[in-house]
Amino acid sequence: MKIIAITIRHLKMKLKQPFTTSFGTFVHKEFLLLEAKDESGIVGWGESVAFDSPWYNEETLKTTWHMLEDFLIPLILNKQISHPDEVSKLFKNIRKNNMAKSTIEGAVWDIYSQITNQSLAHALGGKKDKIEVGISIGIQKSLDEQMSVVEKAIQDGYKRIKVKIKPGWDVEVIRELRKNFPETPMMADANSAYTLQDAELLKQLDEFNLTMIEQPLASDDIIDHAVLQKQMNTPICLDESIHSVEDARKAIELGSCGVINIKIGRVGGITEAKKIHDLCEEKGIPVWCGGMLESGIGRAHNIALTTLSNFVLPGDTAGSNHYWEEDIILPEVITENGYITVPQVSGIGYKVNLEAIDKYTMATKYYHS
Ligand code: OSB
Ligand code: MG
Repeated sequence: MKIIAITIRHLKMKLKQPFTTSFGTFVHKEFLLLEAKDESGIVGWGESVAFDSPWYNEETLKTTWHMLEDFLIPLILNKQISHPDEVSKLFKNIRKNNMAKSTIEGAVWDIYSQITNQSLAHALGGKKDKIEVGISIGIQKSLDEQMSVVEKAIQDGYKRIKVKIKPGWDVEVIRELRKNFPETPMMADANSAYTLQDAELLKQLDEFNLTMIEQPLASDDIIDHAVLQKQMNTPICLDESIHSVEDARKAIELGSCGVINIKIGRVGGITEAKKIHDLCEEKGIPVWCGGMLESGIGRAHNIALTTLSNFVLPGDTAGSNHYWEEDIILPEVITENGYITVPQVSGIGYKVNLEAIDKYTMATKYYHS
């Protein structure tokens, strides 16, 4: 295939409910969509998971647009590509900027699976026809509200509940949740809000039989996490700290984690995500697919990735209606009793709803050779 034209759109969609983490609150989701067209007219879609502020990592909507426009798009336009694995090779002299790279690579995987007439899941080597789904619940205004939001999610059938914690909103919240929901698979995500000086506090979480604690320490750390993991029984799951299969290898060797959350954008694309998956499988480290409050397009890529065999824990891939009044794909992603049925049609498996996209688009730019 040869990519001959690319359209970038800047979308803004309102979340059904604000989402609060240790680093801030999301009310809207602003993000880039990338539409790539090959020489035979086949169109593929990618979604950038970079947020408008550099809270989660250093990339933003504007840095990803800059990287795409000034470096990545010129490197890919009109290049002959026989497999999506070649995209990261074209980009090999550009350091980091993983979310920007992943945006194009996702569209190329979409085109590749359409050309080869298979679902993205099948193209990746995935075997599952349905996947287990968990839910990530933001920090609420009061303990009572936190209990009722979690209760509703359990009633909706989600297979695992993740709650966000931060200093001052941690042990007591988890204690109360456990008292009310003793059997539910539950975990906590700190988004890097603690340091090793908080080890005594974090160790108190061992009491509550959590499936894991996600990214308690600094977003660039794997050393202190290894120290903490030796002191805690609860497995540590790394999210922010893992950007590549090399990072994963080092973290596993150091004993920094017992689980890895794989996010396609954070690691620079599906090809790298698959490499991390394969390494973790070999090393006996279970993985799951994280979420970045994606629209249906990013969500479709996440669902396909989750069909790989070592995605043995439910992911943060809740259905469209958890996030949006209206999603930008058809049909929307539906969660039923904690499962999503994996689409079998070729490509990402969902039709892109251009009418809806137009409604949320704030800016568009077209690139061609
Ligand atoms: O750390 O996994 C995270 C949302 C925004 C930024 C970081 C994270 C999250 C989530 C939500 O936990 C996952 C989702 O439902 O998409
Ligand atoms: Mg996380």
